[in-house]
Amino acid sequence: MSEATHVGSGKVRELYALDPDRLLLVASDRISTFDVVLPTEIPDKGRVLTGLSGFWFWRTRPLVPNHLLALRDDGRSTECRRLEMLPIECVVRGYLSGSGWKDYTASGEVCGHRLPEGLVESQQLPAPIFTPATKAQSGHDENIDRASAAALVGEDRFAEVEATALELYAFASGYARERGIILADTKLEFGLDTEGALVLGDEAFTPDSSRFWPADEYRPGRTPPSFDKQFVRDYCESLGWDKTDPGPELPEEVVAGTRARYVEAFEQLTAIEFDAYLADPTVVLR
Ligand code: PZK
Repeated sequence: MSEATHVGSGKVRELYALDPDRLLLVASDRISTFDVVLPTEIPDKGRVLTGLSGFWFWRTRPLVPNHLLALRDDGRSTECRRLEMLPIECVVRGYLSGSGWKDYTASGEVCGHRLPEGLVESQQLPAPIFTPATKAQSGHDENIDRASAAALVGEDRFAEVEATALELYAFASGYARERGIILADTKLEFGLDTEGALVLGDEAFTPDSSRFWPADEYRPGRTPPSFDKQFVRDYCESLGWDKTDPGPELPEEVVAGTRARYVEAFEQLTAIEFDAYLADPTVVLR
């Protein structure tokens, strides 16, 4: 680890270069809500997300190659292939939520997809849609239409990325739904390897990159409770905090409840006991 040089930071993750071909992606236990990283950590959150990502990378390998090379035995670090990342966020939506719902109420469209009239918040779409966004350096990603995305990556690459992202979403959402979790939408990131082949990078189908909804609580017309962050949001709302940095410290019971939700999501989706993952992170790659 001493020879690794820091090359980037996400809100709750760090990126290091191991050598010219390999990066190390490290998931911390930090949690953000309302776009602010809180001062209190959720124990094992980084390991849960790393394990889930590894699980999905393994399961989706037959569909598309990915950057995963190895999981380290700390459970939170992933060695990955260095790629040339595409300059778009690849979002797939099966349900109408977040910025998709916002854009629909304003224009009846999301990223140029004209949708039926009369849809309600959180409603399942007639079919999943690919809704790319720009990668904002700071602030929020901006939804863009097919023409703008194709201008950034090229027509042919756009078509390939769209088809691949829809295929991945169909696979993962079907799998999750059989286990009681609705994968409402997801954000994927792709890159190119040295041969120019499309490779899935970043994290895949984690609660930080996707909306997970408990299927038994799903009601169209309402904002479903977030699978992982609802306790944190409810607690923050109860304080009347103005949602600017710094955020509040979380009390013990909110930390414990939130940790339990992450572990529950991990165990429900992977059918692997979290303790078994802690003892041997590579258990998710079997
Ligand atoms: C890469 N990010 C975003 C994610 C951070 C920053 N396989 C790859 N090859 C080249 N670049 C990237 C990846 C990946 N994944 C990803 N920026 C560059 C990012 C997580 C933490 F600090």
